[in-house]
Amino acid sequence: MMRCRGCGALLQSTDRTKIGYTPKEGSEYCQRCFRLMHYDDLTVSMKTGIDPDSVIQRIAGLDAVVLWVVDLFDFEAGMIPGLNRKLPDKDILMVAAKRDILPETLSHEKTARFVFERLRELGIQIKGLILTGKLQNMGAEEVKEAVRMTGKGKPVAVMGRANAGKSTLLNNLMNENVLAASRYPGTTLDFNEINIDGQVYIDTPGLEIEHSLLMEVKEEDLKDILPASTIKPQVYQLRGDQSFAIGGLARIDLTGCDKASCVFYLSGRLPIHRSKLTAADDLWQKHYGSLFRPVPLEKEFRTFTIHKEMDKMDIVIDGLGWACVHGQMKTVTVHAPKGVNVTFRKAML
Ligand SMILES: Nc1nc2c(ncn2[C@@H]2O[C@H](COP(=O)(O)OP(=O)(O)OP(=O)(O)O)[C@@H](O)[C@H]2O)c(=O)[nH]1
Ligand SMILES: [Mg+2]
Repeated sequence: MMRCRGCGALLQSTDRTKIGYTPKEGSEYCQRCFRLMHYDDLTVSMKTGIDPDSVIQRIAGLDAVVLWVVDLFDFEAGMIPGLNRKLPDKDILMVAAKRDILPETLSHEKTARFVFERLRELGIQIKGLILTGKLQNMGAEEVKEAVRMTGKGKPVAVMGRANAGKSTLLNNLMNENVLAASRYPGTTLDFNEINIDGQVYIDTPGLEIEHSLLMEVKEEDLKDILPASTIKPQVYQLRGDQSFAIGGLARIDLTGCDKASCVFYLSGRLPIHRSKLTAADDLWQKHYGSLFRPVPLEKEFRTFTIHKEMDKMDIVIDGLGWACVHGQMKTVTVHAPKGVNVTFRKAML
């Protein structure tokens, strides 16, 4: 049986509703990958491949080096608690991908410092870090070099959360679009081995991102939520009690602001609606689903409130982006769809 070169699924010509379907026997790609790669069109929905929970176990069973791909823009969602325990005796190299999405003002050094500090807090050990980006194949040669040094010829398992940029990274290493890559989480459906300059790499299906907003929205809204190019920070000066609605996806309320600011790092296609806190509930009721768009699939929201203690703090909503609050402020309240992770961390930028 042949596997699809794009997603790794076994090719079949019997059931068009199942993965790996191709109408033409002998083709190298399944219909889903063909349409994704040529028309950016999703025919079979995501999450129809192998069970994400088993992916990490399968990787643990390989005699391979692990290339752990983490999306820098969606960094918290990419973290895997207890990673070294899940992959005992494995050398792990981290690729921090989508560098080009972050503002250019963030230096390489600062990014690396941020990553290592966050990993230390989470108790995760890695053998090396490479920053990569889609523009000019940034970091591709460094990845190959790190793999040579660490792997000593062993196969390389490319692992990470869905949508992190694993397949794109491998395409960049090859300088050719062989693997299917798309904004829909769950593009790669099975382990998919490829040879690049004599080195074996194994593309793998993304690990579950169950606590991400990306799982809580319609597929058609992903193009507005995922930034496609460098994000432009959106700065607001604050006084008193203020509220921000990010479309109908989340709301951030800030009280007791004085000489304070809030900077949003989000897709430029998401509208931010600012108001006084006293008006915020009414506005949300009135505009939710119309002016305040997009909205999540599930209507239930959860609220977190904290007293702002760190001077410069990021409020991170998995899959959506983050807001950095700075200056004097009493409380920070986040309303986010139920089940979506919210993290408060020391500012990245
Ligand atoms: N701007 C930018 N976009 C990227 C980069 N890497 C990946 N992307 C985009 O991120 C999305 C996901 O990329 P994929 O390569 O399909 O991600 P994956 O990790 O293979 O995802 P799954 O197969 O679903 O697990 C696509 O829309 C890519 O174009 C990058 O370095 N820069
Ligand atoms: Mg993939």
